[in-house]
Amino acid sequence: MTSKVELVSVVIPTLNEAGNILEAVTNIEKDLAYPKEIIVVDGNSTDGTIEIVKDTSFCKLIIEPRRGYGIALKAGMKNAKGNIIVMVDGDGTYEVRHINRLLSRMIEKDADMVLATRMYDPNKAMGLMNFVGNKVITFFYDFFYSQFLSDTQSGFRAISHEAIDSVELKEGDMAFATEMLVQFAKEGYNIVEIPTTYKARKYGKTKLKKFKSGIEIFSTIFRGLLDADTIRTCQKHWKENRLKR
Ligand SMILES: Nc1nc2c(ncn2[C@@H]2O[C@H](COP(=O)(O)OP(=O)(O)O)[C@@H](O)[C@H]2O)c(=O)[nH]1
Ligand SMILES: [Mg+2]
Repeated sequence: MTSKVELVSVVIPTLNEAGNILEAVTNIEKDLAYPKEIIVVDGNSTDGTIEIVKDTSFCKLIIEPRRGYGIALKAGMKNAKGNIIVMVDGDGTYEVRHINRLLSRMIEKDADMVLATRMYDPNKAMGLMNFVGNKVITFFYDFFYSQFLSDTQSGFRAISHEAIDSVELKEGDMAFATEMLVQFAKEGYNIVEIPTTYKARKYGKTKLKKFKSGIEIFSTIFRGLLDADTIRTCQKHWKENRLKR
């Protein structure tokens, strides 16, 4: 339950995003209308990302040399002081200007997590493989965990700090984002979405290893079902949360 935005900790993982990071953090600094801290968690980039972040006066920089998207986000969240955490990629693909909308929706819907969904984006910038993979993952997740999400792989989210601290997250790489959804559904936390737009990467390469991540994500979904009562518990929570949607 999130009734008030006191401080927003924006956590941004970066690995060689020198051509993207400045625009992303500048837009957040300019547009985010709530008290904030911007935490960049860098994986020892070698392309100048670290220097660019250091040159801004408003970003906190954490170096997390261990590889992995989940490991980086966890390091950032551990240092976050806000009652709300926003996670977003540092690659300039998400429309960070929509950050205020995520927060308003969080309050309006009494949500524990707001996902920015890219599925209603008129630009259709997501690659075909990612789109199809995402749709299949989302179908299975929604089906087993009693949710109606459209974009489980969105990396742009507002999350209640208290809620995320209450669940155990072990995945170190891209499956971290799905594990979070699995645990939130099991706990009965209210997860809602808001549409956003998406852009193709202008600089650098994706670190997503599609096959490896696909397997890890599906294992995360199915592992969550090993507790005998998961499906029934999630159905019950879905009914309880229905008035909030
Ligand atoms: N610190 C850190 N950041 C990472 C790592 N892997 C990916 N990232 C960052 O996490 C975000 C998402 O990764 P990206 O390659 O864009 O994945 P995609 O959005 O699935 O294509 C980007 O900002 C990356 O720079 C890592 O091992 N360490
Ligand atoms: Mg990306």
